[in-house]
Amino acid sequence: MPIPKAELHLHIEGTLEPELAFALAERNGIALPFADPDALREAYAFADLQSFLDLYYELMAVLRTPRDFADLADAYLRRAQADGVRHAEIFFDPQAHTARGVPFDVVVEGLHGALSTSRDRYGISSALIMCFLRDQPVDSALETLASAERHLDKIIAVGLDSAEVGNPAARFAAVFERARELGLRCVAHAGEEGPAEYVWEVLDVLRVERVDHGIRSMEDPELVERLRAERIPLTVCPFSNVRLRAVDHLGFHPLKRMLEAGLVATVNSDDPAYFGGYVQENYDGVAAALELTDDQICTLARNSFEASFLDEATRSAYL
Ligand code: ES4
Ligand code: ZN
Repeated sequence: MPIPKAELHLHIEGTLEPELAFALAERNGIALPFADPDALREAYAFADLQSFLDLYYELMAVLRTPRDFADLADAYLRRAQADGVRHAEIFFDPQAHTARGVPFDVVVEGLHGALSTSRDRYGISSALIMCFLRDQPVDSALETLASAERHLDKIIAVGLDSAEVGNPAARFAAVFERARELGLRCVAHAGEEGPAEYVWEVLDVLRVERVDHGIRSMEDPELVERLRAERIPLTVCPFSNVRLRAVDHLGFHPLKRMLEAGLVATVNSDDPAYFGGYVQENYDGVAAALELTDDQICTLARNSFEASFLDEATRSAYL
């Protein structure tokens, strides 16, 4: 039996398995530039974050209707149940869909439709985190946030993702300020490919409550002390870091050192259809490669609930 856990760093578009991509392409009359799912899988050898993002955005072309988004989310939730996931906070990238003519409401209604049945169907509570693409203009993020105002009952937080290096988070300060005014929680990707300074920036300028990835924080002792003292959670994605070459080998992953430093680190799958494993495979992978103790594995699962945006009573019941 997998240990009960929350998954807090999961891009729903990154759960698009090749088989589902081909099924949706057929349903929507879209041609994919690959012969079959196996040929597509062979393209999953990435040099860095950008080479992954190019394919990730390209494949999204198959997602067009509310039913497509619902099917995508339902497939993830079913898979997550098998991995012991009891709560999932799920990223989506609205700008990647609105930019190709899929309305914001189609995306949100489709995803929320699946999430609203996940507690009954799979015993998983769930919430949506809307990410802004940091390589797109600030005005586009503001427009996206305005579209979300009709759906505040369906979205728990905002995040920041896509190409990190060269796209400083500080440009988005006003967007995050407005999101906070609307009652949304705030997280951001930082310190995945970018240096520790990028983590300081999302803490000090965007004032996020949780950092996505943050592995390069370990290069800055002062930052580690801040994260530890304030119990700022980090949503770490070990398979993603190896596949995107932020870390050379799972055996060199900083996760164990993060735990030993007293950081609230969690383990997550990021884009599991692309990176070779869902969340339990990430747990098993790091446990073996880093020789984690049973205590450390329990701490990771416990941290995942502590770091979640569950209401206080539910959250403490898991701790
Ligand atoms: C992402 Cl691994 C990763 N990093 C940044 N942005 C992303 N969007 C989807 N996966
Ligand atoms: Zn991510």
